[in-house]
Amino acid sequence: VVRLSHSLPDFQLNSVNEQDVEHFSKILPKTSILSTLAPISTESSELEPYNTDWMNKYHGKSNTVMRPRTTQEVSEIVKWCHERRIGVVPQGGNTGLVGGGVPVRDEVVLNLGSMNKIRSFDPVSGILVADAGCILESLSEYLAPQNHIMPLDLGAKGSCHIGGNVATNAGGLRLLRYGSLHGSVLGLEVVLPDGTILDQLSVLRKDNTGYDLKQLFIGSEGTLGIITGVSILTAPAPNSSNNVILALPSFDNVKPLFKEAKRQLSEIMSAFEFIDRTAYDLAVKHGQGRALNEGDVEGAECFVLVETSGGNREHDEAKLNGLLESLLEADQPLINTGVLSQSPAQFSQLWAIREGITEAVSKEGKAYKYDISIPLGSFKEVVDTTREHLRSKGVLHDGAVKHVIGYGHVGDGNLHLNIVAEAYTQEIEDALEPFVYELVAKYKGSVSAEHGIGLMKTHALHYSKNATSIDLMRRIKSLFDPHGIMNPGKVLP
Ligand code: FAD
Ligand code: 2HG
Ligand code: ZN
Repeated sequence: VVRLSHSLPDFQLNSVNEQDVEHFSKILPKTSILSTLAPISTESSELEPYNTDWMNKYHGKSNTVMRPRTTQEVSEIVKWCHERRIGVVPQGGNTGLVGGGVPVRDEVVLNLGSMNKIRSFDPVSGILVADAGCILESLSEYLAPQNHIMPLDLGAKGSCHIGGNVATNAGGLRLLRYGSLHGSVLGLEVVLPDGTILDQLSVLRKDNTGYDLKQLFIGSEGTLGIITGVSILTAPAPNSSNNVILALPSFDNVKPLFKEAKRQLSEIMSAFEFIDRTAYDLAVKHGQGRALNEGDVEGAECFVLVETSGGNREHDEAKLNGLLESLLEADQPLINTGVLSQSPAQFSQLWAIREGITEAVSKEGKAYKYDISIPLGSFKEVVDTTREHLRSKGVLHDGAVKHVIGYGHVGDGNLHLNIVAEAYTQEIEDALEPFVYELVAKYKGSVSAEHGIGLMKTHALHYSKNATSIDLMRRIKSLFDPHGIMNPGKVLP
């Protein structure tokens, strides 16, 4: 059991009782309710997966989980919870990494997994309207034959929901090319904390009719309402995609390499991802992707994965090959070598190394995850400084911290600093916090680039938001949710 150094948030809400479950079973079929209470009486072990987060770090104690199938059902459940002052935790694929999608205490869990229908797709405009519970990968599979792709992609694609993506404003591997969800989400349908259905499921590209309310829900992490439908602009599928893993002798080369890759590849560069040597070794150790040849990794301090997506295979390949040649033939080469994918299978295998790091880390141990925005040039310094700090605190040894690694989205200035330990302990957490947050503040960075605040970082919000901003956030929260039933204890300290 992890004891968080900051105590659990304090809120006064009612527990679910048998009358509540009785009422819920009038709204939903019994098969859509899991509850340890009568008249449902499920075994508590069946509720475990909904109470436990992806990292097995955060544990709730909900006795009731509901899986509504329609917006109307969500609305009726929420209306009841609002009247009864019962906390509600919206849950998508439960892949969040900041403890936002599981209850703090015994709030009900409203899992959107049964709301998974595509509502419409227009192949001309590329606008897709879908239930919030659609799995990201299923949406990509649906779009593929229609020559479109989702504007976001992430390692959790096989489980995360589009509603969860919107609720966390997930970034991922395509942000460099397609921008953030604040740009590609065109409309939302949301059940507000009193059960009212807010229909803003617009399919318009342009709509300047006053405040853009949907933006508030993008990244609100379930604290302002439950997203039930999403309208999103998808992108035309590129005719040609290529990728290459570049092995670099020194981290110092990442920045000039990024500059050069942008210059030469220009409009076809669609990803530029960073992997430090320890992260790469862990991915390989735990079988993510296919390892590069010994010779290719020898002497590499870090790696960069570059992807191109464009409209003309010959043109794109010529550009990528041209970049590789110029890099290798330079007087002082920025790279040792580059491994270019030669087939769709190799393309996926190269990506799997990068996408599989989170999975590899979870196999290696327990991860303390810091998802930070800092200037690109300081990525290595932050990883090294953190490692040295942990050494000085005496927690970098067998039985405590095993590895300090860095990887992430260079193109977006987003470093994933992961501290991989044998176990979650108070001693390690005390060594890491507030140290890491103070380091981020020193660079005027963000304590959460893309994963959100959840439960993990409420006490650190002030490092990235000033008092005026937090006060405004609180006022928005109480406007939408005066009784504080919606995902209590999350985001706001
Ligand atoms: P959940 O984990 O279920 O919920 C996350 C938050 O959103 C919670 O606060 C929850 O209350 C809220 N929420 C969920 N659904 C709704 C809804 N319908 N309405 C209102 N609130 C809702 N994140 C990135 O940004 N980029 C990455 O590259 C990335 N890669 C990942 C790779 C792996 C292997 C894993 C495990 C996670 C990764 N994540 C990444 C983190 C995670 O934020 C995303 O996976 C995803 O956006 C979460 O979606 P979900 O459906 O699992 O949401
Ligand atoms: C990624 O970019 C994800 O791979 C997960 O955002 C990062 O696990 C992490 O820390
Ligand atoms: Zn990421």
